[in-house]
Amino acid sequence: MLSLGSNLGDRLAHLRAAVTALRPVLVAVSDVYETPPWGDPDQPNYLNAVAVVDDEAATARDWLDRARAIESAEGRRRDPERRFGPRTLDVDVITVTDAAGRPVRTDDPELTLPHPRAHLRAFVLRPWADLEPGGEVPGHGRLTDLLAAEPAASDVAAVRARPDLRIQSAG
Ligand code: PH2
Ligand code: MG
Ligand code: MG
Repeated sequence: MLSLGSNLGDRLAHLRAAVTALRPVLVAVSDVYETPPWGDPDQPNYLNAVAVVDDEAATARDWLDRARAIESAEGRRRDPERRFGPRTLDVDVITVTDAAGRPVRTDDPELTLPHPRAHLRAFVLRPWADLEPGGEVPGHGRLTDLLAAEPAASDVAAVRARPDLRIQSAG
């Protein structure tokens, strides 16, 4: 599971570019949500979505490398002073499943799995629950339970569907 976010430039175009790059391994992509900035409030709203991807040959490290390559292609510049600052495109690896279907767990500071903050973020949980209503954040519980318990209710309410913005054309 990958989380996609953009709050600089043509936000929808950046999300679309990510999905185009993921096309060979794409299983499903969620609807688009408009979300207030989390973690660092002094920046524009984000567009967020999540994507289910599958490639049996890919390791967790491969997904991180792919995510970074897609971010770079969309002009992502890292600001070392602003951890949760604005970005053209953010592609985060949220969960990885091994060949036996078990969630991969790592404490690597470059890639912690499951993503250490996914269960707190309405902008990840909401689109993910749409795609996988029975889904879970490994170690934390069901998406629907987490949405009710973890983010502030105001954060959940502030995550707004944007049915007018479509990543993929229908059909
Ligand atoms: N990403 C961040 C920081 N804050 N807020 C929202 N709403 N959506 C994001 O994708 C996001 C954020 C850093 O990765
Ligand atoms: Mg992120
Ligand atoms: Mg990131």
